[in-house]
Amino acid sequence: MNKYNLGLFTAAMALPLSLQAQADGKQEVCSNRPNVVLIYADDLGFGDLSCYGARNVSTPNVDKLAANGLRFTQAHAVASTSTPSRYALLTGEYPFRKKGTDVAAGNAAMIISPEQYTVADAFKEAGYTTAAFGKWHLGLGAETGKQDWNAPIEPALADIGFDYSYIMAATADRVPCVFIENGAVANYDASAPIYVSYQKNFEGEPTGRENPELLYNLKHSHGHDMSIVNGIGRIGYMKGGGKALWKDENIADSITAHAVEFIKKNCEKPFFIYFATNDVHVPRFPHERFRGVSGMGLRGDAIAQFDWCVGEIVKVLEQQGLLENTLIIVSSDNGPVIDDGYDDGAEELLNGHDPMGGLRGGKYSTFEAGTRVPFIVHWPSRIDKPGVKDALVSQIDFLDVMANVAGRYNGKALSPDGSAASMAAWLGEDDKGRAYTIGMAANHTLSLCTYDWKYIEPKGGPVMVPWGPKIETGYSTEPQLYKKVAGDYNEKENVAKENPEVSGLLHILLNEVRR
Ligand code: NG6
Ligand code: CA
Repeated sequence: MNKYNLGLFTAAMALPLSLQAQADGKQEVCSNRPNVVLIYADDLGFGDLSCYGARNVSTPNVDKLAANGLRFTQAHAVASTSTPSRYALLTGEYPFRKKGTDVAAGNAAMIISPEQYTVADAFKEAGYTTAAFGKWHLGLGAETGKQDWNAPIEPALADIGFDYSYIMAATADRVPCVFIENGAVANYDASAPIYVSYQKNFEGEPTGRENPELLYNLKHSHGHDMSIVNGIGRIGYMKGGGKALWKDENIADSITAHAVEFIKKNCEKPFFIYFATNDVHVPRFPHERFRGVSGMGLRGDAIAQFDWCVGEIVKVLEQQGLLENTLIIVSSDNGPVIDDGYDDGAEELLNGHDPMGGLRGGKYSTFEAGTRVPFIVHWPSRIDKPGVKDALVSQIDFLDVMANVAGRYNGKALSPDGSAASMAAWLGEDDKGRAYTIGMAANHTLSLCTYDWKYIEPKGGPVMVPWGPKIETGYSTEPQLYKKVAGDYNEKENVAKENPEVSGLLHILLNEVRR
């Protein structure tokens, strides 16, 4: 299978780097190694950037990276929701192999255990300084619900390879609504100790359900009617926080400022930055200066804010003279959703914009828009032929490809499911990419894409996402097989019956991988 042929090919490519390492001594090699910045958007759809055909919003900073780098048309996140997708990205292990990797509560215990090997570990071993900013959503602490938010929390990101972290424990719509810096609440306010529960409210605390008059910033459309922070209802209950509570309109500024500061302080050694935005996840509440810039309301304005973050990171890299030899990847954790639980006008104000970029389904779904995401690779000193690439790529390979980039690859995969062989595709040197990618929907239905086909396993479930978002799940008790036709791929015609041998083969392959 081409995956394995490619493996040999890439092993051969990696060799000169490691030989050079011995010949030149560490310093020299370190300076050759690129910095790596992953800019990971939340719920940003295949059609949400102007370089991918977005309407009514312009994303000049991302577009510039695409124009001077590679823009992929068949790149996949591993799952159509955040926690499993991020788990796979950071560990190279499919989320269906590990219990407890579904969308995590804000008081979930740390999902990646300290013994697991992560992409941050790989970079650290290669002599990098590593940092994470923004949305985490992979749990913190040893036991669910038992964290003391008023003291340092362990285990935290330092235990899985990150030298520095400034993160949100889960999502912006989940409590606790505070930043966690190196395992402890940032700007901790001792006058307002923090308590969190996903079971019951704290005595005397208002909720969106009972006190809708206090929702002065955003009202909910479904769910999100528990604790109120900054005039917005959340999932879960919290008390306290005081000055440490975030203001949603400042989240992008805050994580960007911390990342910029980190880059300025760490240009002596190569660095790896995991920069995960809240944009364009709900609650969409961008800073005032982005209000109205998109003509699509808050969701479009959040896309513009995301683009601004990208621009600020590029700017500081440029100022520090690092842009040439920094590998920047821009992608998303899963596909788009329009109304995800707040009355933010996202649907009414689309004005012809299609977040799904013509694909069927969306976030949560097993259809293509669930996991096919924007994917842009920018590395001026290595990529000399910018362009658009149709190669099949998957975020499952992130750990192994990055280890290869950092010079840690020694011919053996470092993760359970990823492959360093994909590096050639990620850098535009192989136009086919993986033999297949695997995607997992919210109900764990698995799908398998090859370059020409998409197979969805029979599992069954509701036709539409049942709790609010207007999204087709793609779940069925029948096997589904769709032919991928370039430029016209809409998963409308199930041809499983006409192609039993293809369908059967892909089913076997899927089960092989699952095993
Ligand atoms: C859902 C939330 C949704 C979002 C999602 C996780 C409700 C009604 N909906 O349960 O708003 O938070 O979980 O999104 O609560 S993800 O991108 O982090 O996976
Ligand atoms: Ca997401």
